[in-house]
Formats: sequence, C-alpha cells, structure tokens
Amino acid sequence: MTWIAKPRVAHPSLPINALGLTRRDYEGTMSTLCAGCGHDSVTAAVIEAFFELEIPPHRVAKVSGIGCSGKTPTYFLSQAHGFNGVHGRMPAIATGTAGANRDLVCVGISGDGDSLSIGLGQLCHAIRRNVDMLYVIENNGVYGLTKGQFSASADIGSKAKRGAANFQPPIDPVLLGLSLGATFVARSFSGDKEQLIPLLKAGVQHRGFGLIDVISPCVTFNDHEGSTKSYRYTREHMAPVTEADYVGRQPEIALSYEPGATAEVQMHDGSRVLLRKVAEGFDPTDRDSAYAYVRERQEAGEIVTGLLHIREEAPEMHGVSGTVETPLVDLPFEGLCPGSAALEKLQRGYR
Ligand SMILES: Cc1ncc(C[n+]2csc(CCOP(=O)(O)OP(=O)(O)O)c2C)c(N)n1
Ligand code: SF4
Repeated sequence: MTWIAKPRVAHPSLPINALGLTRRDYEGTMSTLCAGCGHDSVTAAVIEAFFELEIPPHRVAKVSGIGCSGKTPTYFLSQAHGFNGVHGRMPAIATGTAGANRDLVCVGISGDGDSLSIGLGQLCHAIRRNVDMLYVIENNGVYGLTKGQFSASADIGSKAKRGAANFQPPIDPVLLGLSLGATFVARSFSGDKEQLIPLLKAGVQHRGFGLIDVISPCVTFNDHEGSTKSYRYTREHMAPVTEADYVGRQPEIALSYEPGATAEVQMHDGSRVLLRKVAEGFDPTDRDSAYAYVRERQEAGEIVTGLLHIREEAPEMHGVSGTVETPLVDLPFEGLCPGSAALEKLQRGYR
C-alpha cells in the first residue's frame, strides 16, 4: 500500500480555535480510501466538529472495528488515543475505554457490516448500557473492504456489483436504536455537512450513547449488470497484459437542503435515495412519535435525517454502575490493588 506523508502547513492566516490549534491539528494521515468514498466526507466532518468544539485532540479516544470505515480513525485526530479492534467488537473496547477513563471523549467509528452483522449484539449492549460515547455508523449497505457483499442494512431489491438482488429485509440502525431506548439517535448523509457537523457536535456533548447513522456511499461497489462501463464488462472484453485494477475517480456528493424538505440524491451508480430532513417543530424527546415518523416516511420511500431522539435525563453507564470518578490511570497502586484481605472480604460478601 502506498503511503504519502501529509505536508505540514503553517501559515499565519490559517484559522485557529481557542486552544490555538488549526484544523490540521485535528487531521490524521492521508486517506487511502477510494476517491469519492463517503467515509472521507465523514472524516472531514469529524475533524471540523472537534476543531469547532475546541476539544484537545489528546483528550479523545478513537476506537473502531474492521472495514473501510474501521480505517477512518487513522485519518483524523492523529494526537488522540486509538485502538483498531476486532471486526464487530468496537463497542466492547469502547465500553472498557469509557469505563476506565471518563475524562476522555470516546468516539467509535463503525460500518453497517461491523455494527449490524457480526457486531449486532455488541452494539445492542452498548446502547443498553448507555455508554458515554459518540457512535458513528458509516452506512453504505455493503461490506466495502471485502469487495461489496450485501450488509444487513441493504434494502430489498438493491443490486450487488454482480447484479444479484438482495431479498432479505434490512436492519435499520435508527429503528433499532429507538426500540432499544438509545438516548440520542440521529441520521445524516455524508455529503450534507451543514447537518452532519452539528449532529456530530451534539453527539459528542451528549452524556450517554450518541448514535449517528450516516448514509455514506461506496463508490467502488455500486456499478451494475448491463453497464458497458462496469468492471465486469470491461474485464470480459479485454485482453489483459498485466494483472491490474483501476478504481475510477468519483466526485464527492455534496448536498444542502432546508429543514422539513426532501432532497433526492443521485448515487454514483445512478440509483437514487430520497432524504427528508426533520422539520423545525419536530419533537425529538418523544421516542414513540419518532419511531412512528421514521416508519411512516420509510413507507413513503423516504429516509428521515436529523436529530430523531434525545433523552438527556437517562443515567449513563457510570451512574448505573457506580464507577470511580478518577480515571483508573490516575489511581494510586494501593487503590487499584487493595490486597488479598480486601479481596477475601469481598468474596465473603457473596457467600
Ligand atoms: C471475524 C471476522 N470476520 C470477517 C472478516 C472479514 N471482513 C472484513 S471487513 C468486513 C465487512 C466490512 O463492512 P462494513 O463494516 O460495512 O465496512 P465498510 O468496509 O463497508 O466500510 C468483513 C466481513 C473479518 N475481518 N473478521
Ligand atoms: S471500497 Fe467502498 S467503502 Fe471502501 S474505500 Fe472504496 S468506496 Fe469506500
């Protein structure tokens, strides 16, 4: 894999935040994702959100599983703590991270495969525990990293790279979060930074589990059967002289639309999704209404975006579990390991 060092830019006219940091201080290494991948837009939004929130990058813990989405924490906040875990197990790592040090801002980045297929149980329990973290699902309906198999969020009838249609009903992370009682649920689109950045900022500041499902197109695995420009057609009609592959450059899809309005987005393969932004008067504190509204608009073929539900008074994991306020790393050794007499006393309490 090629690796290009990002040049440092230091110019007196660069905007700085209250900490004296520039946006560059919130970036990571150069992305190796496909040009035009929605995940890069999400990365840019995360960088902007943390820059604007003026959070010191070294006070952040970023965690992920496996997938193209799982790679993205490398591309933001290079000064942050980071752990790239096993496929689908990011929520367990995040739970440990948040539990061990409540002073860090915990950010988990996942994919729809990572969260809704192999890691579904993990996600459910992180929601149930109300782990204090921002949880972003970069949702493209496929397993991008392993070349475009359907994920559990793929819609019925959507076509895979090889033309086969998906026939299994999707798991909607927003409806899942609402039905499990997640205390902050939102949805956005990677190309709509006007909406995504404020949602990310709100999710970071929410005390408890902040779930944001971001529709994030995969440009590489959306070409379809019948196209004379598809990889398959090209391979079948060429005489290869070397083993080579080429992923065409695609422009980022950007979008701006008003609250209450719908916007049709044409994806790179020509398919269309219809987004509806919640209206100004929408009440996100009413979970049942939020669920009914998302379902109603879904029936009409629309994907509702915006802050869909928030419950601020719910105790988060620390409150429920009674964890120590001091981060474990700051506790003296005697506090962390009180000795065998204390252990015996504890065990006696359970007999
Ligand atoms: C235990 C395990 N099973 C399967 C895999 C293979 N694998 C790697 S990434 C991936 C799916 C990634 O899809 P998604 O989470 O949607 O992320 P994307 O690449 O689309 O961003 C799979 C199945 C793995 N790495 N580990
Ligand atoms: S394969 Fe798809 S999800 Fe992965 S980097 Fe390329 S466009 Fe993004």
